[in-house]
Amino acid sequence: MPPRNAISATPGSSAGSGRFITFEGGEGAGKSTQVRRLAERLAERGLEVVTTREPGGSPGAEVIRHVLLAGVAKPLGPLAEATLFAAARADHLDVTIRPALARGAWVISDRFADSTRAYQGAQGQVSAMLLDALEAATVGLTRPDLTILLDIPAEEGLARAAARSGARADRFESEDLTFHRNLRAAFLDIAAREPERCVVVDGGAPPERVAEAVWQAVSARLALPKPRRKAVRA
Ligand code: Z5A
Repeated sequence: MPPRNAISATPGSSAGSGRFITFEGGEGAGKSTQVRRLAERLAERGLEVVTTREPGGSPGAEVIRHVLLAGVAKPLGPLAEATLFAAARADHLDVTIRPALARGAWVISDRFADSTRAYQGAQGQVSAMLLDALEAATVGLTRPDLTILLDIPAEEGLARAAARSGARADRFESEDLTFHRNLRAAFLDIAAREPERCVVVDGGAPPERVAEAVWQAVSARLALPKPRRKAVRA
């Protein structure tokens, strides 16, 4: 059995035939909605699909999620929060993501390491060097094959999130508009710097149109099995 938090020796998800897709974006961008839709379409091709999320995605990481989103770690400062996100990610990778990829499943994660770069890095409170070191130590070479950035104006995403969750905003939803505008810029900057991994999709379009753009990106970037033939009764 490999040691806990062992870093994969192989780049991307090539340890198995699985693929690793992440969705990123600000609040209310439609990530969860599109994770579900993409998973359904991939499953129709006969693939094993594992959908997961961050922070969370494994029992240990879900405990850390609760601490982070309840705002319990906020008084400890941005570095402590970034470290907790990294600890949750290490467990998520170990327990959920790497085993799934190794057995050939396609893993779709609602947020991953770009969220740390954007949320903890964009406001300049944690240095980029430190975030790079944390990412190298946790993610190693298990990097996404494809990242879909759902891009919408901060105001629109926050309005969607508020309409859904009612009056009570969580730790990050309650940050001000400037924070969320900076976030959007930070995600777009990541996508511009890594065009071979990232595809920007207009998250402001109706859900069906967003789903179709996501499907086009997945089909163009990753080799998909052919559609299964429907059985024809004689
Ligand atoms: N965080 C961090 O700081 N650092 C890190 O490293 C990581 C995370 C990994 C996790 O929150 C928080 O942790 C997050 C960043 C921080 N900040 N916050 N808050 P979460 O998991 O609870 O929530 P979220 O990731 O921000 O997602 P969300 O707000 O739940 O939204 P979403 O998944 O992008 O959207 P959705 O649930 O699919 O849709 C939201 C609503 O809009 C819903 O009512 C939909 O029906 C509707 N919707 C969806 N698509 C559309 C379209 N196309 N048109 C119209 N309406 C739509």
